[in-house]
Amino acid sequence: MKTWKGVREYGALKVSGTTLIGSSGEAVMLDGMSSHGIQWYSKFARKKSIEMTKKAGANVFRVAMYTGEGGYLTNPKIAEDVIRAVDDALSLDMYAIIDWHILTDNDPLSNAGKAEAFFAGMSRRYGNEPGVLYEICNEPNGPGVTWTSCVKPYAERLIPVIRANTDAVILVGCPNWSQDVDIAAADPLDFDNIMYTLHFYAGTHGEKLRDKCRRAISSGAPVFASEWGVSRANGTGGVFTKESDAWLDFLDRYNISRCNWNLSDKDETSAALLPGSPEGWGEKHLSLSGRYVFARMSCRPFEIVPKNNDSHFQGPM
Ligand code: DCB
Repeated sequence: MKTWKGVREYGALKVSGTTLIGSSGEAVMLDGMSSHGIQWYSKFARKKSIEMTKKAGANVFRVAMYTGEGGYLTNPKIAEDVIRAVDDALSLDMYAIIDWHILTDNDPLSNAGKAEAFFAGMSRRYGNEPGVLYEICNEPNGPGVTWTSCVKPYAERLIPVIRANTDAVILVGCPNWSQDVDIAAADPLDFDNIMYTLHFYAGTHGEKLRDKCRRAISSGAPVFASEWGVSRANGTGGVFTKESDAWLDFLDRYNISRCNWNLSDKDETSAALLPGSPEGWGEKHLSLSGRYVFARMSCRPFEIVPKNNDSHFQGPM
């Protein structure tokens, strides 16, 4: 079991070989939750909710800012919710991932100009902040959206924009919904402190995808599982606990950091909370997924200060 450590202990992160390390050179494990799309579920990307994930052992929070589906592209004011969530996570000594959550806008290049402006602003704002990671494209997907023709050129535009302000770790999505890490690894980016994202859903993806990840790692590519779920790839079905066990054991073996999809109360099996949960949720609001995910956190509760009826997460779940 790992001891809980946050930004104060680990400090600014670096990529060394295929591993994330802290400012003193020790290997880092980030383990936590991803929000759902904050255009729908910003309630659970607020301080009380993020703090509950910390009490359950999380040391990272991923802020999923959808670009499509009513997200940033049509509602840029949503960036204010990103800032608030990032500030909240940092104030809790947790790492925060700013996720440009492309999905229905399959090709990251199609809105690269807007992404550049967004990340210029965010990296300027958080340039001196050791707790922030930048995820420049959630899941490139769709026919013709290849590493060489779309994702790599996009990354080569975005990374220098962020590097103008900070050396922070940058997470780069891969084609095929961030599954083709091996293809990216075969034609890597020429920048430091870059990791490739591997996304998996335990009810859909198994050994074949783990093999792609093994290939990527053995060719020297650092991998970060910035989104994984206990459900099928569409967010429903399951909960697939046996298959999730195999995945988490695999991530542990390679010290791969991870964020679970998702911290919301949507009526779907990948959601960690039951429908109708409040912002300041507790153990009784956890769904089957939430119970599983928090029971498997690599850092378990470290100092729970029970107050009033706030005794969630003590004892076995
Ligand atoms: C990814 C997306 C994420 C999506 C989850 C689960 O998509 F990054 O946004 O979340 O995985 O599908 C789902 C929510 C739903 C919501 C829907 C659309 O859970 O509540 O309605 O997004 O906003 C993936 C991942 C993998 C694959 C396909 C998708 N795959 N996908 O392997 O085929 O189609 O969204």
